[in-house]
Amino acid sequence: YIEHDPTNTNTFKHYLLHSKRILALCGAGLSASSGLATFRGAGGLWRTHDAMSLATPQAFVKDPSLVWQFYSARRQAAFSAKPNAAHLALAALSVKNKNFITVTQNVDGLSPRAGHPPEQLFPVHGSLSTIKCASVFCSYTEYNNFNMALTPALAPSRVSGDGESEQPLTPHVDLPHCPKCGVGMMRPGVVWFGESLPNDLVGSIDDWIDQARVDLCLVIGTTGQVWPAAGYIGACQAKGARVAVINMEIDDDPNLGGVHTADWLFKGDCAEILPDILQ
Ligand code: BJW
Ligand code: ZN
Repeated sequence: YIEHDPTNTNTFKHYLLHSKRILALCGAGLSASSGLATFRGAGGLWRTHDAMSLATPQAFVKDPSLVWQFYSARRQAAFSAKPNAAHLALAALSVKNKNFITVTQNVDGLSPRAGHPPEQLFPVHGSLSTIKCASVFCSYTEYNNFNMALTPALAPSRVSGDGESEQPLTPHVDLPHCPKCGVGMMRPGVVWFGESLPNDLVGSIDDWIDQARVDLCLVIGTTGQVWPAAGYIGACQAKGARVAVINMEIDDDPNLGGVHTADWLFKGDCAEILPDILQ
């Protein structure tokens, strides 16, 4: 009898080889080596920006100018970034295994740009390239809008992404408005705190998990603190899944979702680890 070593990549690779149904839950750490900021932890966005004054529907009603400046800088950073080796490794596994699905909390669009098959990708927190009318009476939505300057006032030269310098307020008339109803203001097509996740995606993921035994759950670059996304780890375990956590700060973050019950813990940059363990 040899004690199980949670850092052993060989036992993982062996198990992966025999795994059929696999779910990956991804977070901001997946895009960290592409140069995009995470939310919590060192250098995280919520360290310099208050989540509740930016990522809630109430914040948008109260100060759409502040919210649009924040998201314009995020859109510009995301659209200029390149997918990294971790996005590519997940895309490659998806092509190879049609029983593999990726639930991503990321809104940066780097997984689709890495060639991840769309039918195996579930972006549960929306996308920065989606913008939609904020009016409850209107359903106007634009997908794949990669325009870095939605209005002249939100052009890259006018919004800085560092979060340090105070931006002058953008007058509301200079923010993007709905071309359909003419009344509503446009807003980012992302899921804010207190909003529900896209019903169709959540339904498909739940169906996929319920369908049959799940062999493996990969928890990649997420603190696993935001619900309901964090719940997919336990849902997979309830269907028999082993769990592997791939994260930069495994020992430093005792609250990290999944670590206490994980079968494998791989500490480091997922852009280095995933190409090795998923090959
Ligand atoms: C690396 C690395 C490298 C770094 N390699 N690793 C049940 C219990 C408690 C609360 C709730 C609950 N159900 C609902 C709630 C409320 C709320 C919630 O979860 N609150 C918690 C904070 C407690 N949830 C919601 O409101 C959700 N809606 C909902 O549930 O609707 C129904 C409902 C409503 C009201 C009441 C009850 C039910 C919606 C959640 C929406 C989250 N939205 C955001 C913003 C999106 C737009 C934007 O991008 O601005 O989504 S918040 C933010 O957090 C973003 C992320 O997707 C999400 C998750 O963060 P993530 O990805 O884990 O990032 P980090 O920064 O936390 O972690 C990065 C990790 O990577 C770290 O661990 C690093 O170590 C690691 N790392 N570099 C590998 N190179
Ligand atoms: Zn409208």
